[in-house]
Amino acid sequence: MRKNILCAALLGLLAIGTMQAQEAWFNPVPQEYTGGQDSIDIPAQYCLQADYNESLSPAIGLLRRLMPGEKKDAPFRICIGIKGDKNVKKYARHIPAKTEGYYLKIDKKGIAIAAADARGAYYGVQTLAQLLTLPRLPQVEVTDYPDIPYRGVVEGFYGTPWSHEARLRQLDFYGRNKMNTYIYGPKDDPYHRTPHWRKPYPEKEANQLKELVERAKENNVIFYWAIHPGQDIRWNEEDRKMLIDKFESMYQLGVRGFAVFFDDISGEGTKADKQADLLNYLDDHFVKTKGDVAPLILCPTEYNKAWTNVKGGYLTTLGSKLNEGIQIMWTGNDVVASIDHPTFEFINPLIKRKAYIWWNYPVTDYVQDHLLMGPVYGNATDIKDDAIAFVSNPMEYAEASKIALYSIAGYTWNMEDYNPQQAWEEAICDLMPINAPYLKTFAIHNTDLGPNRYDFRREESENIRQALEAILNSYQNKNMPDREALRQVEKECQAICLASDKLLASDENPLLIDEIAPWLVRFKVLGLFGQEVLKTLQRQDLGQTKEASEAYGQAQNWHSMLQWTDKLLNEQAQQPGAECGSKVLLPTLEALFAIAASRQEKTE
Ligand code: BEU
Repeated sequence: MRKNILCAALLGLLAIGTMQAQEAWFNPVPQEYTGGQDSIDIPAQYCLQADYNESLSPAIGLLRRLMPGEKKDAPFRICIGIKGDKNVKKYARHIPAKTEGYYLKIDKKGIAIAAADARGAYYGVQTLAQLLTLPRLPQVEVTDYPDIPYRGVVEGFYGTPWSHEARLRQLDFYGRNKMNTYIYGPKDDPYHRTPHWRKPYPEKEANQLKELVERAKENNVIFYWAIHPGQDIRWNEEDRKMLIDKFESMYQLGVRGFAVFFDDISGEGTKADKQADLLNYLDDHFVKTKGDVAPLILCPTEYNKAWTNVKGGYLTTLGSKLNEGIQIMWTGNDVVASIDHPTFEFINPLIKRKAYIWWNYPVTDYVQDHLLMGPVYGNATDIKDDAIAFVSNPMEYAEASKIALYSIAGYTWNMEDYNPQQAWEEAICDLMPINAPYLKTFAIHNTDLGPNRYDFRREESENIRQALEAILNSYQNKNMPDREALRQVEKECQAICLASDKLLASDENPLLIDEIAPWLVRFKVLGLFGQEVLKTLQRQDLGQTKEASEAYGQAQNWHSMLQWTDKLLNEQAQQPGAECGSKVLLPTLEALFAIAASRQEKTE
């Protein structure tokens, strides 16, 4: 459906006779979108017809913020409602029979949003919000619903948990991108895990969690709070009560979704039958008795195929013992892996339900010197009927994670129309509209993880990979390099320096720049190093000994500066340093530098 939508956007732009106007893009891509050839003025005033019940308040609140001109007797009507409401009776047959589905119609007389449920109505308004970024409103019909029921994020990494401010921003971002799930489970929150999971949160943290829950509600996101008791749990009445008490304290803060994580533990806590008994107890005595709590989620100890001992019976015990409604997480064939149909052929029969995907991307807690800001690709598009949920475990850098999260939102809503490259470009514009070209230059060279224990790698520096290969090949074979390839890499090194300068000086998204600053500094040095390496080689080719020697001296300086950036930036215990372009760009420049050095030796 993407083509139609962009077409409508373009028509809107042409209608006001300029290509400078704001652009609209659509994330996620709607399932069905028709019309768009004709458009109307954005109404300054409108009469709202809606059932003002509590569940519709996020949808109506959003609509009012987007369109402040509500007036009782205005001729332009906006009606919004859920199947069965009299306001949308006329549109009932258009409402998709899917959870969170909605039908949106815009014509000369008004706008109708008729939804399957409250969240669907909210998503209808979010689609309208995206159309409202156009200069004129296209006359369209949208029939839309998600492929995967639960979509979003599990803050489940090791390392510095996200800040309160970052989380608030995330929740707004999920709402805009139609993600309905946020699971709070940072490994380094002591009140989530051993040692303090039994204790209530101190006042400040409790208040912040309450504020997050409220923000989640405004954005129609289910806020799940996860507990991780497995490392020191005792399978007795006392600890069961401790768990219920902790859940109750979180319930009092407004939490209406709960998860229990048993990942990365050893000893008594790993026993499947005990875990199942506990989860069933929580389900029977807490979730079901409350009545307004989302289905319970369990992260098992054997959470991926590589760590599964089928004969040991851990997963089959969970599958057969756990109450039907309890959802079970799964990271795939390995801790970090792409998800495909065979992933589910293995796990779903064992657990006797659809797996809940915990996707370990773009998390970097095992490759802390890297940033993962590339396109999201590799997951199959034929798995919509296999998974109950698909949530991403992100980087400890909340803003930088949004490139991947934007893409995951698109993928989990409408797999068939998901386009990794397009989503990536849009995500970058969404994150930094003004400085998008610079952020793009940065992101292209910050995508791979480097060698890692899960062998999960990404393509990197694709825009200049061939040119770099061609140059290296020529010098290795003592041939003259292709001038066009040289020019391309030179230009890219200049663009790298400029991108670093612009981003470091920008105040467009200070949180993002703070997160990625160490990498930006290294990026600049990398660009400078690249420029001097290429200059050295070309001066050597021309027999300009003095100039070659000067450039080589500069290249040496930047090379040692690169070593320093690795020592001084992003200092943390396990993988210190800040790697940029480490898959293609840096190794090729290093190899060229070595060639330049040996040629220098011969001339001096
Ligand atoms: C990613 O490094 C990562 C992997 C796992 N050890 C942990 N648990 C699950 O993936 C279920 C996760 O917390 C951690 O971030």
